[in-house]
Amino acid sequence: MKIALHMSPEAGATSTLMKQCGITHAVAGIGLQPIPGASEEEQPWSYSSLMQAKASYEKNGFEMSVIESRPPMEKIKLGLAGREEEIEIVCAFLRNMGKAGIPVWCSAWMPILSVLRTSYAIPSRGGARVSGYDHDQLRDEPLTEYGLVEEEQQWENLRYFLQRVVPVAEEADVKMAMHPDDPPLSPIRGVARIMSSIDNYQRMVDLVPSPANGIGLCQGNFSLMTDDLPAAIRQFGEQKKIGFVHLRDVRGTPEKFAETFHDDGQTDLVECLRAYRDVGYEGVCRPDHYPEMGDDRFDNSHHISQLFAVGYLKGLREAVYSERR
Ligand SMILES: [Mn+2]
Repeated sequence: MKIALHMSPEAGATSTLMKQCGITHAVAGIGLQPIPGASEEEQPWSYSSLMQAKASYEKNGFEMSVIESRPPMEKIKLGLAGREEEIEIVCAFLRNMGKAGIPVWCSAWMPILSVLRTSYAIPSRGGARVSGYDHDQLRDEPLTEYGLVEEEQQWENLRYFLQRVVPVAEEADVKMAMHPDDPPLSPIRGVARIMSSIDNYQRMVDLVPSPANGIGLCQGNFSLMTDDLPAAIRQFGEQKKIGFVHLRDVRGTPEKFAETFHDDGQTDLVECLRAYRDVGYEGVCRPDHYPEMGDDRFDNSHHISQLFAVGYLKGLREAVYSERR
């Protein structure tokens, strides 16, 4: 398992510190919004744009191993007019990723509401602050402007999307890794969130069977879907469906949870790493969602907690991978 950090292509404090920590893989968050009036070549998903980003990462000492941003997909998720154009962009993006030798795209579903938190200032260990979610604060919120967005309609829209893009990803040799709904709770404000359970993940990978149709196993969300996360890792890992991993942790339930330090959550991370090791997972994992430590601030930097997370994960990996079996 390779440990990576989410970072931008430009050199900065994160790239300097991570290089000093011995990290060599980058998860890219690059802008993928269409530029109006630009030529195909100038769009951020073009081969030349991706190669430019890749060259910047390499100049900083990192391999561009995963792209974790997405072009617009809202019409795809809602089955609206215009989804064909969005699908065309996703397909072009996947082909260009393949040509550029970038092996994994972390996709996500989560229509309309995306990632939800109700607080970013929950007191945690030693006065650190973490984010969290409390469904009581959203339970009585009105429906969104889209009204009821039903579960089976979401499955139909997902099937339509996967049937068109998975063959393109497979041909391009790019693995799609679907990130869970965060929180993994459905519905919220009338919007079904289908990537919220282990059974639904199995349904998703079975919908369009392909080595390219995989999972972005964000442990913070998966640990809220099951009491036995190592078993879920083994379930999908044995099918070779894990494309990417987010290592983070929480305490609580899908309805009410707070994020935690990596060593302070409800998950047995040692058993999780044993499961990744045993199924032969050789992809990338990255720490995800950091507490605010010291002078860190959610909106600009997490350098101190990044260092803690990476050091902890490197030690954990070394301990688990060197165990006698
Ligand atoms: Mn995540």
